[in-house]
Amino acid sequence: MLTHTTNVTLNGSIWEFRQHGKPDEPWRGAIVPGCVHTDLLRHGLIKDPFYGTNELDLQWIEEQAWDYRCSVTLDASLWKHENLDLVLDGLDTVATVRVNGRVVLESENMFHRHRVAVRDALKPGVNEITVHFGSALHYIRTHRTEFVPKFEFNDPVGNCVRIRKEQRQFGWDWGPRFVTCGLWREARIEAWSGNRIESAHITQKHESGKVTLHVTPELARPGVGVVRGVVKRSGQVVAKFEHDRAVIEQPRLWWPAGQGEQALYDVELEVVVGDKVVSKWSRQIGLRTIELDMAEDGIDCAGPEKTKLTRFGLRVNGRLVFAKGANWIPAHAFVAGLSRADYEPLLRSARDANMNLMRLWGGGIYEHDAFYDVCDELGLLVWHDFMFACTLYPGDDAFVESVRREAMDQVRRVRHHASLALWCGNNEVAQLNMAALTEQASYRDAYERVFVQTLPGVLSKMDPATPYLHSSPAMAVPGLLETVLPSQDAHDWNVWHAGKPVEHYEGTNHRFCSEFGMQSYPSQRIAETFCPEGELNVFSPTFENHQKHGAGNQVIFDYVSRLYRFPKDYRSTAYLSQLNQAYCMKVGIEHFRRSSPACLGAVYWQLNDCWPVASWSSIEFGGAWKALQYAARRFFAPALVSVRHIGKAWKTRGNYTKTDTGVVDVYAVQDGPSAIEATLAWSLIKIDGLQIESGRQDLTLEPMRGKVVSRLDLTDHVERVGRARVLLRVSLLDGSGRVLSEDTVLFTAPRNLELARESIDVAWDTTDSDQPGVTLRSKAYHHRVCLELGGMGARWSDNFFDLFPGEPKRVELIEYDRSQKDLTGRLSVFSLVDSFVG
Ligand code: BMA
Repeated sequence: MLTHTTNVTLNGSIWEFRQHGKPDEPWRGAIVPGCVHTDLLRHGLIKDPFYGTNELDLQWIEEQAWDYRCSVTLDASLWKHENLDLVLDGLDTVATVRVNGRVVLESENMFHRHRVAVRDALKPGVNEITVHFGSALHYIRTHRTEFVPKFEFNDPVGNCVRIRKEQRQFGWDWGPRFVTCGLWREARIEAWSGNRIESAHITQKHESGKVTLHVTPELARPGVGVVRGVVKRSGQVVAKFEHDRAVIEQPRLWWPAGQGEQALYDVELEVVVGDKVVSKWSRQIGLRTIELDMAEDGIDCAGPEKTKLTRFGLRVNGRLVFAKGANWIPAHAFVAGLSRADYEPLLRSARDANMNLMRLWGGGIYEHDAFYDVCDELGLLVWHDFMFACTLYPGDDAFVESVRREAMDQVRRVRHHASLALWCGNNEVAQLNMAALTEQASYRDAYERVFVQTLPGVLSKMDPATPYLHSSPAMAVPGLLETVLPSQDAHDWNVWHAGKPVEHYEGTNHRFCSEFGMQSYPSQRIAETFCPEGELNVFSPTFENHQKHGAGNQVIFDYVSRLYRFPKDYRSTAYLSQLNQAYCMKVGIEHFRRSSPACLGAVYWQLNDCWPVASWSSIEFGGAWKALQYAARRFFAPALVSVRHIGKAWKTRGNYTKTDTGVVDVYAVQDGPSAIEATLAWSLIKIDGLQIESGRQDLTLEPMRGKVVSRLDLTDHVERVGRARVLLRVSLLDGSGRVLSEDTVLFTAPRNLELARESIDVAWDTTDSDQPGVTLRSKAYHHRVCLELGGMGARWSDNFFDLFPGEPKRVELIEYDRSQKDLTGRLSVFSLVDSFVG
């Protein structure tokens, strides 16, 4: 018997592909993990799917079947092993796998993981493995035809819910329709003997001064051999498993970002048969407890049905944590083989913007391992939807069985991660279909089977420690008792979808807000990657193809027009749309944070994009920060100063603007682990820089207690100087005078400001240091200065900030293409006034 496993990889470029039924076509090279669209693109057989309106010309691909094959030469020594398995971590989706002509596997669920015994089908020497992918559209037209969802929300053709495949591929209101196929995750032949550790379920018991791990290994051959193991930290053994238990003394706990360190431990297991180690298994874990706390907390808060809502908050290691984050969608329209290099910059950007939670939204994929690894390392909690979104799903036996296995395969893969905070059955299926679920028993039964029975049923066996919600927003489905909860999270789309003014947020009393958003356009640099000559206009055919929300352009312009003047060109249009987006999210999130502990989460829609598009994202395709991402770092800062107008502005008959703003409430809130001392400093200035009045005040801020620390009545000054010429500056300082948070408050819409068209002087400290910086100065106030490096997606230490007369502002260039020279020549600096003048 051999001592350990031998793997023969099937990844890489050993594969070939061809359209099925086209025997005259040559076989062409393919890459695994991969998909047919990227294989076709690599051979120049299709045009760039993201460019122009090419998407529309590529829809034929989904109607075709595709064949993949590879030949692999195997050494006879492999047959010394007792088992040879073909391991396929993901097939997208309708697949038949043959080994030397013999069918060894048929699959119709993208989220299943496969291991097939193929010792007898393989032979020493050359072997052929083929995978036939049927058309997903053909599948949808021939399976579950009796199931027709009451409403379609995103799929323009319809019925994508009949197949278990990444739902976003069929089209979404920020994504293209590319229904692809392929071996989208790793593939290998694994030779093993004796026994094999499939997985292990690790549970934690936390007591004062120690954590006890309990491990339940899942073995390919239960009862064969002995399992033993250790726990390591930074390579050092800190505990050994005695039978199934290991005790870690003086544990270092894992915390979400901003609450403490992200200590990680390695659990290493091995199974010994006879005197030989035949299989090893290791995973990185964090020592922590996470609960979804829905306790009665004495806060008076009525929900939509006028019922009282209890708390809705994540409690980590016993401590309530205010969740600050964004919704995560797949990082690319083609998800096959995405890796750490794709995830790390995005997730690091989230963390750099003071986030501590990602909501992994249900219309995409159970992410690749690297996603969770990076979340563990950075302290980003993962709110994990199962992959169901918006539209009603079938509930027939075969569907339910397929979902059960999908859940088992994915929960088993993901459950050990420190960052895994919450499982959620679906995105918005309950909310969007409440009428159909209430009125039609068949829909309700199907819902019950999948989200009330099957998914929590799997979790109760495989991951009972992680909380489960049947849907987000969590809401009771009439007739399904199990869906009744004392509290809920909200998806608040009154701003954007219902067109309400942004002040709407300030009247809400959500206990947790897990979705709300505002669209913006991508930068000119990104727009130019898909716009042919002459199409750089948001109403061009190209652009409308990159705006997937039917009324998206109109809604953006509606909101932009409430704050800004008409933009003079595309760059200004994108810039204003981004300022508006940042402003809307700021108003909402500062309200949610000021409302803590009544509200315990602000998770906006959406962090990232899967292609270059107009969308709700704060990071555009390619990774560059939009204005919202910079704003997020400010409004998610651990300690926040936030100002709320007591008055408001309104229009009277004849379109005359009236306003009674002038009195403001200044709030401070902080959500670190313990109380802090801080100083509030404010000054009312004229737009030319002259100070009118100022004040200072020392504060003690308890964790997560939003409170008014000062009410300022500035009405007389504002009236006398004029709303277009007055600004309130507020900042929160720590003991050494360092700025923790700052803001500029206007008393009129930005378009009314009396902005001088004064130049901004730019001085580079040096362009060849590792982190070059610029210092900006101007004689006049500049609203929302934007720095761009022509043709490059640079990231700055700050951007879209205010520049005050005579006050220098230094900004560092944090990330840029270091191979590019001539930073000085590429730099352009503009501000609000440049969006409509000149
Ligand atoms: C939400 C999401 C998505 C959608 C977004 C924007 O409710 O769950 O389905 O993309 O709104 O409309």
